[in-house]
Amino acid sequence: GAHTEQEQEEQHDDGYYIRRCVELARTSIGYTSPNPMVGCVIVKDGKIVGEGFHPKAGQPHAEVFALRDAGDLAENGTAYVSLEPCNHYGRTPPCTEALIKAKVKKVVIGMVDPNAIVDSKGIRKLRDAGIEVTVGVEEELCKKLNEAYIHQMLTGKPFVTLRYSITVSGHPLDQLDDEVTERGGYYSKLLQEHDAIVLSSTSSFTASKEPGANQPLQIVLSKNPNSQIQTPKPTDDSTSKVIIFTEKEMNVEPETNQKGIETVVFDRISLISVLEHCKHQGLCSVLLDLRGDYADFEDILREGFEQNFFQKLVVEVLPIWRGSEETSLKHIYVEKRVKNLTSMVSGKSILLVGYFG
Ligand code: AOF
Ligand code: ZN
Repeated sequence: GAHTEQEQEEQHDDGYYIRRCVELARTSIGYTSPNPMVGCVIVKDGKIVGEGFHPKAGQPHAEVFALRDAGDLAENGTAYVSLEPCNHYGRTPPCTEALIKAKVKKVVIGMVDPNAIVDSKGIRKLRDAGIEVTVGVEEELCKKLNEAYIHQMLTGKPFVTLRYSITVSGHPLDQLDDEVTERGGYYSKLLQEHDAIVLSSTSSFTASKEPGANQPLQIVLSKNPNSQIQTPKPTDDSTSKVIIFTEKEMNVEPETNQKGIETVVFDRISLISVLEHCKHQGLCSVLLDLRGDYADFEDILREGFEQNFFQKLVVEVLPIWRGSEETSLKHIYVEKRVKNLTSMVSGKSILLVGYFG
């Protein structure tokens, strides 16, 4: 890209360039699963001479694009990468070889790749080739960027975010506030970040409004025979695919099948069946969106807490007072602590974000 003269004269530390890598990596948010998001910059004599990011699984890695961008200028330069360069033949050849061939002098790495096939072998390979390697620059930022990928690699299961809205008086809401679904709203961004969304059959999907956003796969739980099923709309304002999870005693209207919507019938819907489905599709992150008919979620919530399937919690607190209200979740009591809880103002609401221990 183009850089101003002033920018070129400034001296930057390693952290600055890794933060730029993370920024580049985010360009393809929602598009890389099951691969991680990765960014790379090549620096020569204090100037950025090449930039790249991994756009999608199956396509070349960040390093390849950055080296291409730098051309001959990569020689004796420093490569900054948010994730350890790979050292294996996957869908693409090893990035370590590309870096060695380009004769870079130094490689600065944000974090080690938790993928067992890589796991420090890339670092060793570069060092054996006489390249100076620094590891762990802006490590927390790099880990945050790929929290879903890391979780998937370490546990073999998708990363699950539990989301719901409550009033300041502590009562759950079954509907979404319009404001948050707009571009820039936290909900629109959450959709962009997740590969799949789990919805009640009584709540309708609103597509992410972020520019060029990947739309998550919609998994619609249809298990309460008393609730009215809203036929999901697959192509209204997005390219989001729909799959209906239902149970044997439910008679799913055949018309839904005619619309090209896949229906999977279970004896009993479980969260693990949702996670297995996502895993087989190469999806790394799932947003469990509690709204609509809470009865659809009762069993999978209990299962999720018992089996520790939830990683992240996002609670939207709306500044409205509402009296006591019965929900079907009243019998679920869980003693689970949430770590690293942060709160921020988001539009007219307060957003609480935390992680399950
Ligand atoms: C990198 N740079 O930009 C990415 C890496 O099937 P492949 O060839 O795409 O390999 C996928 C694995 O490569 C993935 O699981 C992760 O370990 C690593 N991803 N590595 O050096 C990149 N996306
Ligand atoms: Zn690679």
